[in-house]
Amino acid sequence: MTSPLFETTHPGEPWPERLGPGAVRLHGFALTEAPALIAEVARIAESAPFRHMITPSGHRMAVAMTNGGALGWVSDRTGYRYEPLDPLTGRPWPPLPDCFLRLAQDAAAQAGFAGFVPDACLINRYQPDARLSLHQDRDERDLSAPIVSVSLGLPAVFLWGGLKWKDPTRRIPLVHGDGLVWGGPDRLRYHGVLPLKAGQHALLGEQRINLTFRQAG
Ligand code: MD6
Ligand code: FE
Repeated sequence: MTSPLFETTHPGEPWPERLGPGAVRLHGFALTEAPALIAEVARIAESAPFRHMITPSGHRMAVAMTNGGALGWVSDRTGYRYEPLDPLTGRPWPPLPDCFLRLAQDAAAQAGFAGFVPDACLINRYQPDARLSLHQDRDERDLSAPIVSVSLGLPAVFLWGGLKWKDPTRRIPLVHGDGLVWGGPDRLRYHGVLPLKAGQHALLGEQRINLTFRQAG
């Protein structure tokens, strides 16, 4: 499949790679902004700490999570949903920093999704061995809006499946600064993250942080 996005790329510059009809990987997209993003993640985590949520089946998730924005994704014994208040503190989730919003809108626009206005940013923290099993993102009200994701810190292998759980998966390496936008016909693809390999990242040490922006409400 040819990419309609760019004819040429230049060394050291971000470049878009089409993965599917509604999915684009933006290589190096957030590299320049990364230190500012990491500082904002630390600020958010001061008022809404990372925590390991419990799945409806009673398992503690390997990935630690928090949220920014008007809505935050939560999981507990009663199910998955978006909530305006952090169940840990009883307070609203910290607002989305301007640099988050601009970055997410820019990524969506580059992938052909104009008018993306995220109201939720799920922040995932992976330490070595943490993984995210194959899932669909389907708790958002309007599935016509895409999801924008940004990877920071240690590299990870993203599993990109099909519309059925049993469909074959493709392995997509994601490194610090990569963006991933998916929507349209790819919006409900199953996906996950393989166990994180140990390592040291210059800005984040022994972790990977993933931001996923959603139009949830
Ligand atoms: C992660 N990401 O990369 C987990 N979901 O750590 C996701 O689950 C995800 O990256 C929907 C769209 C993009 C994603
Ligand atoms: Fe997901």
